[in-house]
Amino acid sequence: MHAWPASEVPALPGQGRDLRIHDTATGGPITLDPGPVARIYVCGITPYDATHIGHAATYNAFDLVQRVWLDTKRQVHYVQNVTDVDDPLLERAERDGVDWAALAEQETQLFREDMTALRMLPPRQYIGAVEAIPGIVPLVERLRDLGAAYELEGDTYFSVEADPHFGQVSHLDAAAMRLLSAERGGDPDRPGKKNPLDPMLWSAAREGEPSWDGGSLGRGRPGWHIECVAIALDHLGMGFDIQGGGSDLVFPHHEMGASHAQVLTGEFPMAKAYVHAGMVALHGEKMSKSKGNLVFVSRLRRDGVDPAAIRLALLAHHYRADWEWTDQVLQDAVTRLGHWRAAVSRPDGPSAETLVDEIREALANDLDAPAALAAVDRWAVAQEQQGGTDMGAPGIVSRAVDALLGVAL
Ligand code: 5CA
Ligand code: ZN
Repeated sequence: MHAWPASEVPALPGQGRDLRIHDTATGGPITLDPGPVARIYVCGITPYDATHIGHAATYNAFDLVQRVWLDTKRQVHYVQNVTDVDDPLLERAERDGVDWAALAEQETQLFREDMTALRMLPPRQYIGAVEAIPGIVPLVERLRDLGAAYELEGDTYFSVEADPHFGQVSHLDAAAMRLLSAERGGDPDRPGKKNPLDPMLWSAAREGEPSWDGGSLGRGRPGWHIECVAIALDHLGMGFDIQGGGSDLVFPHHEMGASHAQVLTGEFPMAKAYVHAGMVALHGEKMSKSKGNLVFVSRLRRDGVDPAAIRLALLAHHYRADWEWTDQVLQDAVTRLGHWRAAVSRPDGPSAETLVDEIREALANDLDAPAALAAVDRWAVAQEQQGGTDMGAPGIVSRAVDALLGVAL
């Protein structure tokens, strides 16, 4: 499917910095050394109840990754999926009495509009689960031929024991894995499974549900984790730089995906870094579709909120932190945006050289956007209080904020 248009990324004077980022698998910061083309896969939305502020915060984090890499004069090969067929989407369509495919299309379009408004750079490939099915089937067949998958009443499961590295993304113990598996789309209590954690690779056709030709697997639809693996391997191959998503994807989704890919290829690891964004809450609880405590980007836009202010509100929180969305968070961002716009609208100002360095350094240091905002605040205060004589400075600040933070002043 098509993604959304890219906004212009202004070129900046000076040198970009290599990204140091926290890797969930090793539990510490690593400095990535991508080649001339950095490769990143970010898990996309399941298209209903999108785009809420939690989604936007997670995609903001990976947009910063892309911007840091572009600033080092690398190309970025960014791939994102849309989970346009899955249990929760089908359940929502059923609940609301609407066609699941129409619901997915409509919500995906809304997501594109929100991403465009927020100046998130688009992925090079934006791929739906449905369009990936012809590539998924042979992978499941291969896993079965390798002895890493088995059939249960027509469904096909992955055997977690087939991967000697299973557990090395999340490092959770079996009890914690079992709990999360039950919470997040798994079926640990289904009788007949070899290991309760084994995830579904291919689900046999069920009455009233959409299904596709699955070759030797029979008609059915793909499991969740193999969907992302098929898309990532098809476009990026093994050993790509970053597998990204929110922290609720660490287990089972990214753990299982890594295992699928590692067994399929015999290579390790699937990604050099597994990067996870914190969860945004509303009224004290994680913003989630199941609870319905959601603030939508499209709703804020309709209410006349400037998308640049929404973006600044996201940037005011470190991507790994769990944080709470409040009216005050948005109000602070609106105020900051006003200050910044006033500061860059004068013909001259304090030198911008140090500031550009500070923004670069902050982002290269595990995407420390709050530190980058603080640096711009300092420049804006200096502009307001002392002014300056550097004729090019406001323009450079404006371009740096746009190129590195995705905020158009
Ligand atoms: N389609 C799958 C991934 S393949 C999925 O998780 N879709 S989603 O629509 O539920 O979430 C999309 C992205 O937003 C995921 O990376 C998820 O971790 C992230 N996300 C969901 N809720 C929040 C939240 N409250 N705060 C931050 N990120 C969130
Ligand atoms: Zn995914």
